[in-house]
Amino acid sequence: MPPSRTLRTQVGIVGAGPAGLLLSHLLHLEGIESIVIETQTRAHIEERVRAGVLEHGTVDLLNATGLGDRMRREGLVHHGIELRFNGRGHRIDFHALTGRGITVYAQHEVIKDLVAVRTSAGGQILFEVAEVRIEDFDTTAPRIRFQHDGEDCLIACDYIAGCDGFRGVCRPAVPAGALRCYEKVYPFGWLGILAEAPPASDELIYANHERGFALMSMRTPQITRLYLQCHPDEDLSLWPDDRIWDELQRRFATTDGFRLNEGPIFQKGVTAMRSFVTEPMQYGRLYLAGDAAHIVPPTGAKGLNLAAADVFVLSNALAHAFRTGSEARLARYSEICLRRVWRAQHFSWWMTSLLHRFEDASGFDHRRQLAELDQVTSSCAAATTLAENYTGLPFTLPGEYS
Ligand code: RFL
Ligand code: PHB
Repeated sequence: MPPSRTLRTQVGIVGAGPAGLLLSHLLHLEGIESIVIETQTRAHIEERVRAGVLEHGTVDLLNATGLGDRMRREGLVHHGIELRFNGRGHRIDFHALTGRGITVYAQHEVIKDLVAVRTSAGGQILFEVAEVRIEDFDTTAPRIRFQHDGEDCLIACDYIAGCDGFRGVCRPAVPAGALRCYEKVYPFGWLGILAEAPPASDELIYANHERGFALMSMRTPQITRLYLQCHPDEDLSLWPDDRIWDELQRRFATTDGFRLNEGPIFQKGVTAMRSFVTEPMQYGRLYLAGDAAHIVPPTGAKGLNLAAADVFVLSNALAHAFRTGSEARLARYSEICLRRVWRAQHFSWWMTSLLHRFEDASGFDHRRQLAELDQVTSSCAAATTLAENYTGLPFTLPGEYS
């Protein structure tokens, strides 16, 4: 069936998460047209509760590209985190160790800023599309088919960016055998809540406790974000608010009587945890970016930041290709991103292994974790390694890469 509506653009972008929207914005700044298609509604993506920590490099990129106004006003700049174990807190001073910090600013706020900037620049984002299929991306004339407003639509483009997350359609559209996937699934998940309560500490607290991991983060000076380790398929109906607070208070308890501030819980969810990498992140004229290409467990706060780093490289390589006709930079896209992705994979796996309770772990394993935490919090070299990775590696462009 011929489509009832045909659109033409330079880059067709599948998915309006941080990767797809930021790519569209960066391309616009390079004078390149794109169309973003998204299965969800605008309200859904602007309210979906996810990440909260922006690396130093992500903050610089948002500021440098005109996306920083609200983040600078409302984001919370942090210069360290606390690691808590054996009933005591130990601060890792990022600023003293690396001269850098992080910014706590919710992912859905970044999304709102991106949608606003794209919309005001006349950018096209088509929400509530269905039946998305990508075709002919092994030729110079790739196409995206989908339904929108009851019509069969087609986007004809020069390149496709697969920014449709872990469960999207782009990665599975690549012929079998062309991509190699590496995966590790963890035997636990995180139960996350948002509560109307002031954070009990100014900085994030990562707690290793014999009952399981817990994390205190925040969204604003009035809203606390909390997570506790649970089963990957935990039944939320077994977790009334009292039980959640009781469990959190136990895991954060210190010998000097620390208490979380409690308040009404207005959001609850369970996230399973996995590590996943696709190699390469490209096939023909399809380029995968963000969660479509890789997933990290949230312990290292890297997922959103990796998505930003990918599209920073991709927008630069696409701009170079449109400007010069040379695909030399695009050819290095995957290699450049994967180096950072594997560093982030290692860091996220390491933070996860250090802080969680593993069901088959012995007393020896727990003691070993505590010894490592002792090292990380007392050795300047070990603390610097954590601080460098947490605040983020520098963003690298194809032209600068060696
Ligand atoms: P997204 O955000 O999943 O966006 C993909 C978009 O594609 C749409 N889509 C489609 N659109 C069109 N056609 C299709 N066929 C489609 N299929 C799907 C989806 O609706 C969606 O809008 O991927 P993207 O852009 O790659 O961004 C990745 C980040 O969202 C993710 O890595 C982070 O949220 C991970 N993460 C964290 N990352 C950090 O950097 N710092 C953190 O502190 C942090 N904490 C977290 C996290 C993720 C969490 N969860 C819930 C998984 C904490 C949690 C609890
Ligand atoms: C969050 O604020 O949601 C958050 C912070 C740190 C993490 C993961 C999530 O490692």
